[in-house]
Amino acid sequence: MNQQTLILIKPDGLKKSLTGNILTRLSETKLEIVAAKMVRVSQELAQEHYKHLKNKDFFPELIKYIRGELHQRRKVMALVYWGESAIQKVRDLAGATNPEEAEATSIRGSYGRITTGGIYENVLHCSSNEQEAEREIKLWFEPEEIIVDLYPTKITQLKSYKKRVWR
Ligand code: IDP
Ligand code: MG
Repeated sequence: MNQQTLILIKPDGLKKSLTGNILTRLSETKLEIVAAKMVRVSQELAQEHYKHLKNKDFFPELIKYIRGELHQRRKVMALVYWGESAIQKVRDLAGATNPEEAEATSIRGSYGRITTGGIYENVLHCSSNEQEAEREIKLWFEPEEIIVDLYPTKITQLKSYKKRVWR
């Protein structure tokens, strides 16, 4: 069954110059990239993305992590991968959440670490089920940023609308 999944190359992945390595590893899946962009992560976006973890002790540190405050890299790379069993294929390659428990040859096993502050720095995010993928893709991307139609859309008339354009 074809699926879509959200992937984020986290600030530690960017700081360690791992973008190429991670994308190369992900290309083993033969999935298609249908959206990609760099994102400066707002406090609101970070909190919404990780809202299922808001009661955890590590939540404040996790928000700092995904916003790049721990790596002087205030950005992440966001991608949508699409194809047969996309969610499981990417999770398998990524490895376990805890990089110490992740299989040594997985992406997180190869490049992740646990900080002295107790955060699992595991270089990438990937959706863990279809429901989460839908919520996350709709949170990170507008319909026109994705080159295929993944979810139903509608046309809405915006009354007053300001937009930054090239000068
Ligand atoms: P996932 O990224 O494998 O889906 P989640 O449970 O959704 O794992 O957690 C989101 C992120 O929060 C993880 O990727 C990791 O960076 C961090 N995290 C999760 N659990 C822990 C923990 O027990 N200690 C420290 N950091 C954690
Ligand atoms: Mg998760």
